[in-house]
Amino acid sequence: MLNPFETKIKKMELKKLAQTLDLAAKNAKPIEQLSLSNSFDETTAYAIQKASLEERYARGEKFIGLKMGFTSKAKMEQMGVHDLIWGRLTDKMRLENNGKLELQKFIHPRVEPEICFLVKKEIQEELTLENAPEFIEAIAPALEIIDSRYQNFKFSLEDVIADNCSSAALVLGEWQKPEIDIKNLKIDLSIDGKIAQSGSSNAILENPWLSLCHASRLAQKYNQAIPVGSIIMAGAATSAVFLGKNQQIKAIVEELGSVAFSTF
Ligand code: OOG
Ligand code: MG
Repeated sequence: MLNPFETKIKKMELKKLAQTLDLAAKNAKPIEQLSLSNSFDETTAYAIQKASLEERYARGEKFIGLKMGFTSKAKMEQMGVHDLIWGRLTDKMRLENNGKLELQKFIHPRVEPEICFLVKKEIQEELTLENAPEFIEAIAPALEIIDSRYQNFKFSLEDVIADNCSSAALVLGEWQKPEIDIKNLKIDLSIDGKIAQSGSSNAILENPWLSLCHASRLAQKYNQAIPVGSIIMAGAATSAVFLGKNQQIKAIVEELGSVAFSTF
C-alpha cells in the first residue's frame, strides 16, 4: 500500500508523463521511450493513457470509442510485442471518408486496414460471441493511422499502452448490416492503386467478433464506459505501412466495401 504522500507523488509523475506524451502528439515531436528512464507496469501504463486523454478532453475533444491493438499475428510480429492492447479514440482523430490527411501533423504515420463496430446498446458487461451481435448496430471497413510518439516507432508494451496505443487518426467507410458474416473476408490495402498489404479478417483473432468481446472485457476492467454510438476498431488485419506525401490510400474489405483517403 502506498501512503497518501507517495500516492500524490505518483499521481504527479503520472500526469507529467501523460503531458509529455500528449505534447509529443500535439506538436508532432517524437520523444524517448518512457520505459528507458521510468519503471511502470501495465496498470500504470493505462493510468498514464487515461491521464493523457484527459488533456485532450480538456481541449474539447470528445471520446468516440475504443480501438484494439495487436489482435493479429502480423502486427505482433511487426512490432515485436505479444499481448492485446486497447486505446481510446476521440472525435478529432476522425477523418471523413475520402478526406485528406495532412502528414505534417504526425511524426511517422503508418496506415493499416481494419474493421469497425458501431455500438447500439450501452456495453456494461463482458460480451460473449453469442450475445455480442445484440449490441452492434453496424459494421464498416476502416483505415487506422497509427503514429507512435516514440523515436523510431520503438516501444515496450507498457510504452505503447501509455501512448494510447499509437492512436492518431481513423477513417470509416459506409456502415453495413451487422448480419454480414465478417469471418474470412479478404482485406486489401492499396496505395496509389497498387496492393501494399493483403490479408483476411480471420487474422483478427480468427474472428473479429472476438476482438469486440476483448474490448468489452478490458473496458470493464479499466472502468471505461462504452455508450450507445461508440465505435470499436477491431485491430489491423495486416502489417502497417508508412505513409508518404500525395498518396491515395484505400482499404477494400470483401462484403463490406471500401474506405479511402489521400495524403498531402
Ligand atoms: C500499436 C497499435 C496497434 C493494431 O491494430 O494492431 C494497432 C502500434 O503498432 O504502434 O493499432
Ligand atoms: Mg490498429
